[in-house]
Amino acid sequence: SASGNKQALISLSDKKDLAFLGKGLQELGYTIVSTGGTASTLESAGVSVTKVEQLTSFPEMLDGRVKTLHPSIHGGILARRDQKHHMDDLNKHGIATFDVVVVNLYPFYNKVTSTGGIEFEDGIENIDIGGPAMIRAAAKNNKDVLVVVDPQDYPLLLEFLKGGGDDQLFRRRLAWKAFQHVASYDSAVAEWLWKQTSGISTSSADDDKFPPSLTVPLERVSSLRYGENPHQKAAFYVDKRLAEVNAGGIATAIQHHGKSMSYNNYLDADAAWNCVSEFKNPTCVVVKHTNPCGVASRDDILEAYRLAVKADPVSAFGGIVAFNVEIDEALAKEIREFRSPTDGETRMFYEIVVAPKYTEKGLEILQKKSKSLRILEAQKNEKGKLSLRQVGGGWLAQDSDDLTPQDIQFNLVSEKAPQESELRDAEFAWLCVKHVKSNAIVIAKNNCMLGMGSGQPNRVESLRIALKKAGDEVKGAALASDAFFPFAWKDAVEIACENGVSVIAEPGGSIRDADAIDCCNKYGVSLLFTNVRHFRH
Ligand code: 93A
Repeated sequence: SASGNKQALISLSDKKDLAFLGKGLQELGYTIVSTGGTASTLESAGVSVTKVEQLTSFPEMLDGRVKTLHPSIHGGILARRDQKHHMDDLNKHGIATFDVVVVNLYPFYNKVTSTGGIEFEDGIENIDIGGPAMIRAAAKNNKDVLVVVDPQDYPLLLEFLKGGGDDQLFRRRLAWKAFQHVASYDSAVAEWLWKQTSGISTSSADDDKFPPSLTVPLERVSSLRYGENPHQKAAFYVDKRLAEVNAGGIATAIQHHGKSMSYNNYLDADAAWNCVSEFKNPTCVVVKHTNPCGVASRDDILEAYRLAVKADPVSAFGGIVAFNVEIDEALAKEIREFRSPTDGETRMFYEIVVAPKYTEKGLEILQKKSKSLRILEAQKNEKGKLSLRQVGGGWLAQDSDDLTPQDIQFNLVSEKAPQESELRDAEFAWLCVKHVKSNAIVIAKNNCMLGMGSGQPNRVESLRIALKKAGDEVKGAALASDAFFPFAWKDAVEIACENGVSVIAEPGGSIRDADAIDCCNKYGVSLLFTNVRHFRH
């Protein structure tokens, strides 16, 4: 600094490890300058501190809104040490330089998401102004100022200073992290403010408010071995705010065991977890290449598991198995031992098991199944989340498809009414088809998926595949289609009827709906229109 003394500026809301940091810096000969609360904590830990007021000759004012916003602070951070006139300016005004700036911000996100919510005025007071200003200033002048925003970096900082503090890359990395910290903070403020404006539309069209903000604060978690294919580089990011409050789906899941997750693992585990989370009864979902290829609900989860695998044992091999109930000893044993229904011999092999919980014993047994098996413990997805997808040069944003069978109606349009059990089957098939890639057809009976056809560019082809998988069991089963049937006679509807389905659920809305109804009446099949489409492209 100008006076030859090294100075550190510390202003922290989260005072975790502050005493450790203060003592460390003091031992290294730093003079420590702090705001009120931070100074008190340091003093009680036996670290001597200079209060910001002593430098600025101003008291903290406006209830703390103005504490550090002063040339004595910002001059000391921003001055270019290699510019003589900058240093002359500091000398003229008796300002000393800061070599280290450690700041973390008012806990805005935690405050506004705390249970019971927060008054608008309270939210406003929790917007930190002086803190981000110091962080930005220090990060800008990273050549000469070390900026730290994360208590986890305190040991690294002290090590670095002990070693002389020369590495410019280390300084830049801290600056990068600092700007990320401020950016995610500001996006949380923007999103909260957006929520406070609902009903006070700034334009007549409600759609103009969607989505609130696209500055999702992403935190880089890890590199992935590769992307969808080995020649593609890849990485994994998590929505930092969700990770902090331990919410969200597959991205924030805890991995208990196994090889590290791959790019495709994340996609498939996400699909499996989203699907199984939809069901109220104990359910097992098997996913391959993002499509559920086996789904079964049973009071006995062991039976559900066996049925879900049996629906398509060939596809289930090497797939992802998801449960919406705890995995205990008995279930873990069943997963470990179950033999492929195709040959009755080969033990089933899976990439991933996902569940909301594991008993100690259950986990222990699964861990022994194989070294590589990835065992994930996931939290339920929050509803109403934004869904984002990339297209060349831009992004598409939409609400997530959160509709449940309770939200929609299965309107009878045919002469034959379904029996209660057939209606349940139709609802089950509909819940499955929602998670299958378009064009999607699902055949189900007795809370069990019997066959599915996915991703075909025409619906008849998807139907043929689903029928083939269901085999003889299609008789008396329910069929769900993600979108309406454009044709009926000698087309998908008639083929389904000829094969013996007893009930069909589809959105309706085709100009040939009347043909579909006539066809179902001819074959004595129940037809239900849901008015809701579930494309998944
Ligand atoms: O209200 S502020 O936006 N105005 C300021 O000038 C200011 N300077 C530091 N908030 C300000 N801070 C924040 O106070 C820091 O970002 C830190 O989170 C907190 C530390 O206050 P204390 O040391 O009194 O506990």
